[in-house]
Amino acid sequence: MRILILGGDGYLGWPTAMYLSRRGHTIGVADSYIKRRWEQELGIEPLFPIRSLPERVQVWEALSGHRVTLFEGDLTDYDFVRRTLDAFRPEAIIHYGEQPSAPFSMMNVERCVQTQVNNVVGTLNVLWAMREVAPACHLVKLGTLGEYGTPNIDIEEGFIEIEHKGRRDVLPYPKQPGSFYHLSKVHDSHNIMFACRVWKLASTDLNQGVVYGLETEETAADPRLATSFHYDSIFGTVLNRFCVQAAAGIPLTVYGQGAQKRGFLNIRDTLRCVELALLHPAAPGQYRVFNQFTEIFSVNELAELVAASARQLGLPGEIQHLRNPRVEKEDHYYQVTNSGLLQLGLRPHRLSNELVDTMLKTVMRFRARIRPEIIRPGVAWHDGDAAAELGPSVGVGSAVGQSA
Ligand code: USQ
Repeated sequence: MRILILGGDGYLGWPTAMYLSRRGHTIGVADSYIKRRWEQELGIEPLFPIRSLPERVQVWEALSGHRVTLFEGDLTDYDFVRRTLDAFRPEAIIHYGEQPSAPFSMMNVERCVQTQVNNVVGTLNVLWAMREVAPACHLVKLGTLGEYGTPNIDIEEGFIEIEHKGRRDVLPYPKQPGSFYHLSKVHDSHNIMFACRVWKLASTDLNQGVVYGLETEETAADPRLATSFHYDSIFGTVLNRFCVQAAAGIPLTVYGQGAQKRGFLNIRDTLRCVELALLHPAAPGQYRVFNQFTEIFSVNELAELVAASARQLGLPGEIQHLRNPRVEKEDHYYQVTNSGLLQLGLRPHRLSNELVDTMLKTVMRFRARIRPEIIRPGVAWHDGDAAAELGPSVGVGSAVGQSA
């Protein structure tokens, strides 16, 4: 299959490119490197040194014999998107090309607008270019489980059957996202659903949970193929952050009570889920949603798991409850359907003590690169007064959390 990966330089995009090219697909990757520029602006960097995308493409070809075609440009530039689709003629597009951080989107008006313009306009351009030059292409779009929020009823896969005043219908599941970032994905979902209905495009919206993991089979093959692993308070996700904190001997930063629950999955399962969606495409005119996660944990459960493994390795393994910089429910009902991908054949890699232990040992090899000053949360969701109490609401590196 000819597959174009948007956001091919990212944490998930690059491993997906190698995984699919190794399985015989013809791969193109597109990226503007804007995330690298944002990292520079914020003074943060991934745990491992990450080679440039052109270099990784070259190394991958030299090691595997598989060629990946590179397209450098910005998805908010319609001409670039249309030209790329026209040149590559994809049968499927995997769209990871978005600003992925909730705290980034909540920093200030500039970062919020960058997030929504980048994500919403980029996706609109992809939809219009598909309509113009690749109408039969299947769009596999990375959405987020956070689109739904934490309602007090079971969360279904994209749609819910509702009875109202004696009549029934299947309608989009209500969305209550928790940040301007998560909102950008909601806007995308609506735009994609509309394009499928009106132009008969085919799309799978993967509402993905929080991804963890340092490596995949392909990234582990050579240090030059490593993927961008973040532990800072802007781009780092919770379990990855906890592993780095534990390895550095810093208390694990649980926000608030820590009873808040989320869906999680291993980075290896992300790749398999995307592959399953590609191999079983949506039909023309179909907008399909899969909830992409394998297990649900509370933040406390994750912290205890990591702390216990850390103590086994002779590290302090302390947990610290910080005043929650976010506005989110900390104790809530959370039951989420995820049968779609399991029915297609997903066999989850489950989180275990052994896996956390392996992650910790790998992180410890890079301990000298850990910068503690970029770990504490620096962005608050609260109003001015609350943010002032917490500390500066922009930038990272400032210790703003208070012991709860
Ligand atoms: N949290 C802590 N301590 C930390 C970091 C986070 O307690 O040091 C808590 C947060 O308050 C939140 C939960 O952990 O309740 C998850 O936070 P996160 O930063 O790991 O994840 P989130 O902001 O939700 O976003 C991440 C990815 C995003 C993806 C989303 C899936 O950055 O791209 O869409 O996970 S989901 O969470 O299901 O919406």
